[in-house]
Amino acid sequence: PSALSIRASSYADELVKTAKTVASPGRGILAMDESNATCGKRLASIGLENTEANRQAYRTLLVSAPGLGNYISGAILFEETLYQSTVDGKKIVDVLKEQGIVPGIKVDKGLVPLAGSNDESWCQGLDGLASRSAAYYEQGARFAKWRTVVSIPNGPSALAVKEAAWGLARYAAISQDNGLVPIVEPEILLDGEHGIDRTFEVAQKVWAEVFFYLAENNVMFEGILLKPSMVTPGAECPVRATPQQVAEYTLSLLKRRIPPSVPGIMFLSGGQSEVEATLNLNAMNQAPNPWHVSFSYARALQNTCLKTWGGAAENVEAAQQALLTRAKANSLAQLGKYTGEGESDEAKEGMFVKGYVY
Ligand code: 5MM
Repeated sequence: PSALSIRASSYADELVKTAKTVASPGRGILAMDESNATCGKRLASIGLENTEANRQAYRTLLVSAPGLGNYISGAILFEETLYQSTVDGKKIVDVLKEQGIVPGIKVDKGLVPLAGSNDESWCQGLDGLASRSAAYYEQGARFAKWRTVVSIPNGPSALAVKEAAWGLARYAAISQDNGLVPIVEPEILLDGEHGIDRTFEVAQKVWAEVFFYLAENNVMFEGILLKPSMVTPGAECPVRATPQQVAEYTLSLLKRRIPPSVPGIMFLSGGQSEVEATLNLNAMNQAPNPWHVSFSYARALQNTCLKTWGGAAENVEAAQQALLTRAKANSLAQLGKYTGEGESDEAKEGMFVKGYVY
């Protein structure tokens, strides 16, 4: 093989194709991979019990919103959902495929305290990951997600950054070996009083290490997707940033740290309001980028939808419309064509919760 051939993996071509499909113009990812504990919190907010039936009803509503695939290219699922059917007995994976949406799977096993650190977090899930990934591929998943976090007020310590980056790189290599495009997500939490410059500094450090270890683990950059936090001031910083400032800082970070071989940058919303997340994405797409700059939102796509539903069958259609409204707004933002007209006050409310643990 020539020095240009990217990696000896039987899945190489498929990985590149999957990544390009997810990173297609005017589309982004619906993150609906809340673990059962997190889903329970979401359901509790509308007065519902955290039962499998309620989770199934909610996920059915999401995946069967008519025309969702016009704006959504990939959906990240929790393991339960990957093996679940809709309330009408259709496999959720099949409903997604019919919508033209690639099914993805959250493969990390969540966060625990990182021993020896300054009260920081460690992401688990590498044990048995290869066999789990192979089974998820068999079940129809074509991409994976691993979310680890970095806290600015708690350091971040060199140890926490290194562990976050190393874990992501090991996970990425294992995913690619099993045909899954890894979404690399080191979330830099919004918590803190720091200004935007401090976030920028930490983000540069984190992404430098992530790419160092991705390269060391022979990960094929053409077959990954990134899920970064936008560069913003800490949630408790009195000086706020405009979408133009967020875009300027975030794009500077990407230009300095992310090679153009990476096909897609799918941002997380991290507690921003629905409208804020859309405006920031739109600002980043005012000029052409070397990558596809798009979204992989959970709260910023689902919040109004969930509230509109409230657990009542008669609200399903209205809730689906609410989801489509957000999906379409972000689709326009991916193309740099979002105007912000006609947004409700509710969609402008922030969702940040201090010290929030998923
Ligand atoms: C949907 O929440 C995801 C999984 O969380 P837990 O397993 O911890 O319950 C989460 O990783 C999410 O996909 C990302 O944080 C992006 O979500 P936001 O709401 O920040 O856009």
